[in-house]
Amino acid sequence: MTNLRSSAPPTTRLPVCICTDLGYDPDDLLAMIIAAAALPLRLVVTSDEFGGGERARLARYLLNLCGRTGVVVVAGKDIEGAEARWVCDGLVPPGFPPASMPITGSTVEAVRTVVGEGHRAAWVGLGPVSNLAWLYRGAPELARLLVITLQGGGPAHLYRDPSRASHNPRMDPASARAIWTAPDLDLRLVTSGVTFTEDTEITRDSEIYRLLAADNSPKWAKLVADGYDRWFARKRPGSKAADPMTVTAAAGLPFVNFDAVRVAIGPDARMHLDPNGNAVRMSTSADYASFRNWVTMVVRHALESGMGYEPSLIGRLPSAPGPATVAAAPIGRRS
Ligand SMILES: [Ca+2]
Repeated sequence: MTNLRSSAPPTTRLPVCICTDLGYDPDDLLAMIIAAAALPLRLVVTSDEFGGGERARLARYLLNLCGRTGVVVVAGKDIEGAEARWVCDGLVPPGFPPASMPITGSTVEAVRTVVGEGHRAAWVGLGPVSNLAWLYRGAPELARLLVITLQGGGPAHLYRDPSRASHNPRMDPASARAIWTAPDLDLRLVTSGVTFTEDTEITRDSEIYRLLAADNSPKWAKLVADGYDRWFARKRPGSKAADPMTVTAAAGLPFVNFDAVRVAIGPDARMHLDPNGNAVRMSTSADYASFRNWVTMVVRHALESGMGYEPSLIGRLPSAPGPATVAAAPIGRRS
């Protein structure tokens, strides 16, 4: 059992928008329940969409099971071929969502509403960057009010396959380049070189999976476990928890370390180190053990105490030497 202590609460209280390609790699499902439990989540936009919002239907269903019916869900940009990146067929009941909970609407207007609450908001990008690029093109003044944390990218030589960009930028390279090179955005990348490691991998033997898949687990946990089962059966025997790690970074938790790195960015969205290139703030290392302990703590809390927004979770950190860095967090513990 992890030894937990409370740390000083973060100083700001930003509402959170998540952009996710939910329904393929199950780490988005885990990221969503972490956010539902611990963050002042206001908006979920889906990327790599298809079929009139299949990923948004799944997001709406999962959030409702988590008791987060107040979080707005908007189906974002389609990408051609997205249906091939979908393993969650049949997990959402037919006829869902009801007409009273639409999943269509303007991403720009939805973000404007969230930003209007506190003048700034956090944007956590867990999928292809299409929606953020759309927002930046159509309403740059709004995009400039976002504290942006995106999963993906990083120097190509650190990626498992240096011949191509990592998944999210590869699905929409033009959007990734537009955002990564924007001079006026507050942006950090949680890079694949840091997240793609066995230290973040969840398999059938992992504690988190076994907790979620237990016979007596609630519906929200079963849905996440079903997403993992689909991935294990159809794609790979493990899933790297890149998106949950990105959520913790956006929340100001001190597990991921960042630095400004100068990179040249190619048309295929691959990055190469270049002293004359763009300075991009990106992850350079992570404390994997503390990350895993915190995520496990959140899942255990939700299973044992009931799923729902619990602001204090963000301040519960595994014991570690040295001062906590949570005080500089961009996301508050209260909405
Ligand atoms: Ca994702």
